[in-house]
Amino acid sequence: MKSIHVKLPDGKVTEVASGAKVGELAASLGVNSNVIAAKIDGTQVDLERALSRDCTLDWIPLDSSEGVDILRHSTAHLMAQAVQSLFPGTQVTIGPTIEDGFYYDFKRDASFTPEELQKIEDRMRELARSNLKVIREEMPRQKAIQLFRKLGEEYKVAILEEIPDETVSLYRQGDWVDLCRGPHVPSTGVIRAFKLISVAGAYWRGDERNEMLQRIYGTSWPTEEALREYLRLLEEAKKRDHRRLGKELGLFMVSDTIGPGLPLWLPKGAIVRSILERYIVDLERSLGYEHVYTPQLARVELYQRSGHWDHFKDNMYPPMVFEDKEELVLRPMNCPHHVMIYQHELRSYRDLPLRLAELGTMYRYERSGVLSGLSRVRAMTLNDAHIFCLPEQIQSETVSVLRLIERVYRDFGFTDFWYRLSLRDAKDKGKFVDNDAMWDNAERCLRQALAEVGIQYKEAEGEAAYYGPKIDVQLRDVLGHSETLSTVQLDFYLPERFGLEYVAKDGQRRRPVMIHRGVISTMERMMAFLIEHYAGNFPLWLSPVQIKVMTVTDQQKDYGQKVFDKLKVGGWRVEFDDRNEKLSYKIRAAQLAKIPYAVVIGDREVKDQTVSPRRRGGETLKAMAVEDFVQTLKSEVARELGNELSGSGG
Ligand code: TSB
Ligand code: ZN
Repeated sequence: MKSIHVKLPDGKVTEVASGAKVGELAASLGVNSNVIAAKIDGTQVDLERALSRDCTLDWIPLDSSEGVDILRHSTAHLMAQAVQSLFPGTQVTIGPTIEDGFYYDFKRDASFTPEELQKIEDRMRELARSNLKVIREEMPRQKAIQLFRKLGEEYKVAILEEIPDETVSLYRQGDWVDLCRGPHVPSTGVIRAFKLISVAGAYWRGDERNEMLQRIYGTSWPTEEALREYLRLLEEAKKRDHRRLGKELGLFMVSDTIGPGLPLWLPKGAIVRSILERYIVDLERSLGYEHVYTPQLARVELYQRSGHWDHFKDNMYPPMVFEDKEELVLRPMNCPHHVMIYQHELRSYRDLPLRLAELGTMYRYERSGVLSGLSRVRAMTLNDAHIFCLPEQIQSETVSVLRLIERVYRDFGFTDFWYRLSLRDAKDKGKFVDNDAMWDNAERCLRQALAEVGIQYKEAEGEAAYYGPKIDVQLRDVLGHSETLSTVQLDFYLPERFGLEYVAKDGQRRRPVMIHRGVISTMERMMAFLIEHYAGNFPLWLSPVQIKVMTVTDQQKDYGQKVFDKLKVGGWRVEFDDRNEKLSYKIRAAQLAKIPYAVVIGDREVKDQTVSPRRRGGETLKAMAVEDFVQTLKSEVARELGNELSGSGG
């Protein structure tokens, strides 16, 4: 029999008979039993795959990221098998892996109840325990179509009809079969630590014009410990979920009548937002930014000129067409408006850098599937600025923005974040403007600025803006998922498109450079982050209500009112609870509303003309005069903001 050469991960080459299986080779080499799949010349394969040519082989252990992904995919199959054995007539569609888990979409008219979910999980355990072999099979596409048609699986037939390949692969375990590329774990016994999490409706192919399917989410891990830890974090994430807390604390709402992704800020949320806005605008003014206001609409031509029309159209709302043929479009970004302000005057090198800032409201048509509470929306207000500068100012301006970001994160107590250098995908000419020299130059500038500040970063291809590379700051949530908060983007493209100029020292007309930057992001995303970061316990300076004054009985109403008035006039955000309720009840209500201070007023306080403050966490302070309490509040706010903006709490 013909023999072939296989290069192993340690670099050694071994000779095996052609047709030997990957798993057999693993066993003969005494490879760790943790290996569940392999890679032949970089392509993932099952352990059952036969070796048929000279190649390089890599092992995929269960606890590697590729291994976990295969495990999750196999768990999705196990779930589909369990569902179809329990609920005959239910059709399968697709079941991919996602971060931390997997889902599978089923066609079934009724949605799955929690009891049914439990039943499915139990059946999965039985099927796992029987350790069914997972077998790959290849067949001509036409034959597979016939097979699935006979099984009544219309969705699989639809998928098969669109696959270009003439041969497809199926996976069988027991009497169950699914169309799948694989690879999979060798047998169902490998699947041990899993849990079904939830059910949601999802449209076939993600299109709301199609029928609704039932999506079951689950998670699967290499060990019980890893699963337990994940479920613990999931509980913590649920407690902090800004959508839940936003409702409980009365911060924002979404209305189906208004539309998805178009949130409304309720009075308490609006207070937090206005503090955020004042905080960042004051800080920016102190650093030489000039704030402007510009409209949220513009002629389509503006966005054609800027390149948004060519590169960002999928994220834009369609234009409004008027009778006189004028076409207006909701802006997806503020940059072109700021460019117009730059061009409003002839600029000299002495005017640069010109830092134009705006809390700019903009609209993006995000797909409905990615919308989430406040963190991803369709109408948003960005803490935006465009710095127009000389080429030789790029480095110092970028560094200043990076330092501003660090300063702001300190004020909010953000510590769990990382930097991402977002680059283009040079092959994707549709998404990114085509100019190699420009991209290389911009990328080099950003790397230099990162080096000057001493920032470590990861690189991400394909994450750039269409007009240039960017430094994104990625904030992590409890589950370790991260999302962009701040961004610094270097742009040679828009200045070119709009023919921007300044008069240089020698009197020549030259082209400025643009830096786009957002520090506290959109008010929406920042609010979502803050709610989750503080678990709703806003620090004193940001709390929508800072103090709740409460009386023990009706006897103290008059003095209580006086205390309340004093605090209110002093600019504190205070509420008065003089209801005829037990003190313990009132304290509990203040705690549930996560108000930093409850100020208790009983007979003793009336007599001594004092107040007895109690912190949100339960700590009680000694009775003190209102003036002393105000002093306590002021120093707390000063401490929270590193002493610099001590005025803004009071
Ligand atoms: C910084 N033109 C630049 C600007 O000058 C710009 O718009 N950049 S952006 O497209 O990256 O968006 C800026 C920030 O807005 C992002 O970093 C992100 O934090 C936030 N953001 C983007 N899309 C959404 C959305 N759909 N919902 C909430 N916030 C968003
Ligand atoms: Zn911009």
